[in-house]
Amino acid sequence: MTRPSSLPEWQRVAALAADPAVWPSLRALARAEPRRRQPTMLDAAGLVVDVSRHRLDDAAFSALFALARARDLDDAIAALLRGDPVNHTERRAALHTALRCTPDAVRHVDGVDVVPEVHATLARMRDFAAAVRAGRVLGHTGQALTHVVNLGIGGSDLGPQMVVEALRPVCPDPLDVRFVSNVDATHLVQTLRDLDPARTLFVVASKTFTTQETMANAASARAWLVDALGDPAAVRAHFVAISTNLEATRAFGVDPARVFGFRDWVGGRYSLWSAIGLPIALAVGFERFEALLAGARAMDAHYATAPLEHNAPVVLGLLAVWYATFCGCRSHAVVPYDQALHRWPAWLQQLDMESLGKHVDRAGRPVDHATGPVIWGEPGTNGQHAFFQLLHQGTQIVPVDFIVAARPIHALGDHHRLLVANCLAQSQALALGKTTDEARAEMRAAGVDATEADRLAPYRTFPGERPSTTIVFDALGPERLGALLALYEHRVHVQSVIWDLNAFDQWGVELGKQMAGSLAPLLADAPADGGVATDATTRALVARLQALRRG
Ligand code: G6Q
Repeated sequence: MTRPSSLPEWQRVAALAADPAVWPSLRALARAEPRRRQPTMLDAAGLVVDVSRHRLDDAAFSALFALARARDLDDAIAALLRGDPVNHTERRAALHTALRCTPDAVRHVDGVDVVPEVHATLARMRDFAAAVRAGRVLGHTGQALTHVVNLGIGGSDLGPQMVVEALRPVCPDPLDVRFVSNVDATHLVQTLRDLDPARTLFVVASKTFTTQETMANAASARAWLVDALGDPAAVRAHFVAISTNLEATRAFGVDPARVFGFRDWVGGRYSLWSAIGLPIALAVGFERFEALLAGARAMDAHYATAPLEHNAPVVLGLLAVWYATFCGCRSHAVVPYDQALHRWPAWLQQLDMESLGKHVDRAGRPVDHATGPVIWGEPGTNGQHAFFQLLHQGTQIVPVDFIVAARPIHALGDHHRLLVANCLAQSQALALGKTTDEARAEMRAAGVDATEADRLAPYRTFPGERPSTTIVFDALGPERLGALLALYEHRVHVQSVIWDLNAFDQWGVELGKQMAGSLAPLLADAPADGGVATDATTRALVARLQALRRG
């Protein structure tokens, strides 16, 4: 199989990227009208994606699209959406898009149309969420359930939690929905501290129902409940499960009528659209969950049909490849100017880094180019008072994604105008910078004497020419959020196609888990047989930890 890097189209992109001196200047682009033939603003499923602040000219954009065509991106998109087994190491489809299909759609996995089952599960989720939200689902002692605690980790936590945090401010909140993921007991204990067991519903969210952290939290939650209510039979009234492992849910004690399933063609980090989204429906209502699905569906349609040059996930994916592989950028920042999106960077870290943090290609060969960058970020404006110093004046170029809504969730005073102004100002400042002459002239105009202005000018100079994308939309609601999530899911897919990676497996998380399993017995009060610390450092640390624990 041909390596991407041996394609002439790849080499053409590499040649264009090789000399930053000839990249167009963002300062110059900002002045020139018309700037480029390539689109600078894309419309996709209610989102407006500004890509004008990238130092690519028409030749570089054309070369990237030629590379996409040489990598048969169109066919790869069709294969993904059709349900081909694109996750080849696990021999599965990655058909999360089927979870947001309308009931009249048809999607086959192994010759079976999966859409009826998807909608049957959605109907059960709708009924259950409505009943709980209306106070019709009673706990063991006959009281209505008013608090929900989702126990899950990774894909069974980050997606639903991020969406609940994002949408909770826009809707009345009859239920208090919380998330516990960490095996550190502090997470569970602090979360349960002010809860009444008689009114608490636990959702154990685990595709496999074997994940160590989730099973430890579920067992402790069950003990907390049974201890408080004094009856093991209470488990049936206070636990639901979301899993593909029905046998294990039964063994745990969950009523089979309270198990919500999904299939193995739904990857963990792509699963918030499945039954894993139940806490979303519980927190904000099923109608909003449906609207989230509709927003993602609109982005799926855009991804499937928009020409490559106008296709937002494609353009963003190609830009990400340009920076990571051809320009040597090892990180990418995401800064939502929206407090409700405060978990967005955490969600995106998993989506992007678990999908693209790979070092072998689909044929199992080591890749000969850089793959996924480090993804990081914080909401604006907080980030401005922390890491923006490095973005503006550090020695590395970090592409930034800015996200901001035109209308606020809370129309309080001047807050939103200030928020948007900050967002636009930061991308402008990154692009345009400030020359030493400008810095000096500005100080002189402010009355600073010439010597002092000369002394400070180097520190007050901003190199500029730093790239960013800005995504704007009318208001943060379930539909726009669904579109935004799907935009990034598909962006990751585009990168994986260009890089020839499997975006849907995650073997890299296995080794540490395996080792934790073998180390745990050594950390018991009376170290048990079967524990293995294979290296001297770990053995020494275990010994010191045990000594420190004994005090
Ligand atoms: C995501 C990964 C991973 C997974 C968690 C939880 O794509 O597969 O983050 O979601 O390890 O797994 P379970 O849902 O099986 O508990």
